[in-house]
Amino acid sequence: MASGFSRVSLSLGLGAFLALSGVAAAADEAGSTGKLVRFRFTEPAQLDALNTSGLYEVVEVKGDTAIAIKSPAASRAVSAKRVALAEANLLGLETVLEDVDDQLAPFRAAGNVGAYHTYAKALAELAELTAKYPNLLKSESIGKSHGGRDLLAVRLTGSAGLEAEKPKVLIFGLMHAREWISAELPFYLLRHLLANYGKDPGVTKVVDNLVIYLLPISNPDGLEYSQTNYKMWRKNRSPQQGGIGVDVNRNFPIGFGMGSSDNVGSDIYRGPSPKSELETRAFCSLFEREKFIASLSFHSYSELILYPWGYDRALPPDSAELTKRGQAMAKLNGYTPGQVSRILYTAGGATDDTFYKTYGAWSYTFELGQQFVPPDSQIEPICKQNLPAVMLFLKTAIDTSRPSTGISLADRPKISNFFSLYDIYPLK
Ligand code: 0X9
Ligand code: ZN
Repeated sequence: MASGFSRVSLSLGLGAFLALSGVAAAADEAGSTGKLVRFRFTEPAQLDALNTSGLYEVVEVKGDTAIAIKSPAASRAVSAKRVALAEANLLGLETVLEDVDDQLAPFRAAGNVGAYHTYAKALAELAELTAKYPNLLKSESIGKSHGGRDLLAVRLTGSAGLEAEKPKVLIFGLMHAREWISAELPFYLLRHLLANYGKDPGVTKVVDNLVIYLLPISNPDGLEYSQTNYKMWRKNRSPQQGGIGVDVNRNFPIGFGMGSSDNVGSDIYRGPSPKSELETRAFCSLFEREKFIASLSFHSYSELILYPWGYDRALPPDSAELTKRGQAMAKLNGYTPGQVSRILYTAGGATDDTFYKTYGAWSYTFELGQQFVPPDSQIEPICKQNLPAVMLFLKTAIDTSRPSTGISLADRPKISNFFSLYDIYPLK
């Protein structure tokens, strides 16, 4: 059995089950949500067939078994040819478990957001911090969402050294609306760096030697919708032909089309073309301007550290190096490191592949925790657990050359030697 097939891979998981937009729409319009079904595969390609069929939304994959929702709305939107193809590929593998109406019901109501950041609270906090630390922190809107909300980033760097010579990194969260915990880590990190600058030598070094861009909320329209209308919403909220919302993490150019859906009712709808979304364009423009050496995105959930490729099971050019760095970070948070397509699923159009391949940045994705929205009491422990790994990500960015992909190194300054990842965490 192929290695990528035998591991637990969730994270789209429960979300697809609960939030599947096609399912939700069908429930609202026709009072019927569809069936929860189980597939038992005999070969990995069947999982890809299931993922891309447009007939099902995958809830969870464990070993050779997948749980999925068969949505009447999604089925209606798919061409007869594709239905026939998917059914041929998946023939005889499906067992119906139950109707899903009852299980979706609790998630329709708007919830109390508890200790989590709303978009408004995030703006207020960033404004407060930039006012408090004017020498370290500047805020900048890197673009707007369809709903007119700023994609608000902060830029953090210390007073030492020439700014033009410092490598830049990007850390961002909440690209998927329901993954609330993923916006908390950027805030936790920011507060940690600000509070300890000038006190803790490790923090001071990192802040002085890097320009750190933090974008806690990459999909503000989606977050707002998730917090006020439908908690398990995943996509952005841009109007599309026949529906609403694009999965921004399927809308980037590299691998566009792989492991995503062309059905607007799907939670993993990729959009009509690469970079069709304002959020995608804002990220790409920022990368073109800032030429980040490394990027780290937070998602939830599954306790994974992921790196390219996501769109292809082949090894990327810097596979060994990507793996070493991923493993070193994973030692610090206890997560499972691996190449996306091998330990999770094949999915292209995501930030990490494009940032790595097109822009030559070391790109990592953390799948935080074990739930999209862990209880309030878990926010701090999850952030704390991940902080050392994130600090290592930052330290490693200070004195590193670019991966073999992407833009040339000509404009990449060389800085005095600092931490070497391998000195700190040698790999056996
Ligand atoms: O599928 C995703 O977009 C991410 N998982 S999630 O459950 N949070 O949706 C993982 C993205 C990993 N990277 C690539 N697929 N390239
Ligand atoms: Zn996500």
